[in-house]
Amino acid sequence: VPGARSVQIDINSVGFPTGAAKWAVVPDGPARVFTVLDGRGRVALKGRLSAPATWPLSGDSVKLADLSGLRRPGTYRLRVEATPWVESTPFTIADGVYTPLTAAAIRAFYFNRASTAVTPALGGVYARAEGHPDTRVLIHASAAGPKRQTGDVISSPKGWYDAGDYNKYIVNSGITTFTLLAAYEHFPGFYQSLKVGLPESGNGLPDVLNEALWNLDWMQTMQDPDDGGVYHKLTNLRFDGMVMPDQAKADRYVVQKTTAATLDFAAVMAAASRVLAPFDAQSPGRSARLRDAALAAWDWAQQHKDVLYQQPADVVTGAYDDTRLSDEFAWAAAELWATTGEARFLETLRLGGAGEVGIAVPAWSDVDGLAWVTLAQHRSRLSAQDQVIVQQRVRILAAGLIQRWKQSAWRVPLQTSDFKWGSNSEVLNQALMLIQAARLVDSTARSVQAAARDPFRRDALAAAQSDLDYVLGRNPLGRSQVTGFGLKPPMHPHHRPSEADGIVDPVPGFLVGGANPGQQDKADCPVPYPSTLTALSWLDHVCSYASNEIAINWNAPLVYVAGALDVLGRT
Ligand code: 9MR
Repeated sequence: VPGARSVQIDINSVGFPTGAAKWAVVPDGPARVFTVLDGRGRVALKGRLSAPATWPLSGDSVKLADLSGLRRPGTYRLRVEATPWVESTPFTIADGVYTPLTAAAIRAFYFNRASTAVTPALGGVYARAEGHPDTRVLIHASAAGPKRQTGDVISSPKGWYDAGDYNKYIVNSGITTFTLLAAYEHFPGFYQSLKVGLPESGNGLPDVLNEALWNLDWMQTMQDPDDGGVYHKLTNLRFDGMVMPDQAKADRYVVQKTTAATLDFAAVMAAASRVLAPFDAQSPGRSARLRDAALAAWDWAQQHKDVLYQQPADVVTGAYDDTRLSDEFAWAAAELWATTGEARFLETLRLGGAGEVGIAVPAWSDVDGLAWVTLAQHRSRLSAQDQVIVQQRVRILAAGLIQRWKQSAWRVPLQTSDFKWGSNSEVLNQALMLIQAARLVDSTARSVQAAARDPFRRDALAAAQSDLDYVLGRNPLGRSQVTGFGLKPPMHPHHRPSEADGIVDPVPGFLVGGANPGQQDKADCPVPYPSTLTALSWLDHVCSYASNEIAINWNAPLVYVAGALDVLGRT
């Protein structure tokens, strides 16, 4: 039966901070009430289930249980009395409940580092040899210029493997690295004290910034020193087999400079210059170098406004071929404004005028939302009029998500169009934008107490929490979407080290792509997807690069959202 699944209560099985909204989804049935039992079997809360509703995306009829009133730390189970077969997995309520998850989501980047070994001390059973030194990388014909010619060799080490494959792509590195930098910029206290366990830990930099630097170092080598343009990617000609990194030895190339890559680079370098400035003593001159790299990239893009990526005939790896560049221009401008303070950058965004930059939930190909994230963070430097505009635009986006959340049978802000390749990252980037809306209330409220009572802020955080709940188990698949965390996590991600290392459990801390009715990989899979329904189009099989791969741009919002809700969910 399409959509059939075993009967269970679906809940965020990692748990909830004390102040968070807490929802569970119960299969439709005769029960009208629910009970929450504490660790000793005592009743901690009773409530009424909602009326049943059907979600067309999963085809099932469900009722909702709202446990938000329960704020006492402990371990609980949810029971639906009239149907003895329904009792939830135990779940925790505690402040700090997402701290280990956030640390693991950052450590996942360490596991995906190119050009270094994962040590036994830090990686345990996931220790592995170094792969891809990338010190002898060829200039591909598509990237040749008057100085660097086809076949010339450059050094371009470090960075993260993009995903389950071993290539490195600037466009996708852009949104990813920025999201890690923004996590620190917005919640410095939390990330400053977060212990991740990296080779650099204890060097005076917060670990989330240490991890970001590994990729920033690589990104800088992708800029052509002769003109400021940035290569689109560093790649093999074709994908490697399912082997460990040190076994993958194909020649590596840098391919074509593009406007999208150059602008994403400019945005990230500008943000990094700003966020790392307080740590300049650790590496004198770094912040200025990053800023200069950003400015040189911006200048190149002004001279090359529409150089789109065109996959060369001999290259078949990921394309990240963005065709709309207005959002990349806007995002780079916003970051350069926030870092340099120069009005010329702000002017290009046309706040309040015709041609104003749009706003949407961010994705690798759609980064104008990131411009608003940075405008919101630095709004105190804007005119009073522009401050109002920033507040309004972010609020309108969030209000739309909140409305969908309220109307959804599953209490998630998701709709059909969100279920693309990497849908789980769409879910978490929604949460990231909802969190910006909540933070804007904080910045204007008369007091912390007044902010906490604000109904819009409460809804924005509750909807963001629901997005996190979704990837941690409150979804129609009934399974966590993060390796190593929560109930029934993915066991067979499309991730070369997880497949090739001979260890049963996959490398932990990775968000998989999630339900994708496109099923673009079905011809490559020996087994069919369990369903064709939108929210059930997920296959926990290593073959499934379209629903069960891991990727750096999917993990970054997990780092941001888990950390942010850990902070904002405390009472
Ligand atoms: O995340 C990307 C998704 O939006 C695209 O639809 C898909 C097909 O072009 O590619 C995804 O990115 C993949 C990249 O091209 C190569 N490394 C793995 C990425 C995740 O599957």
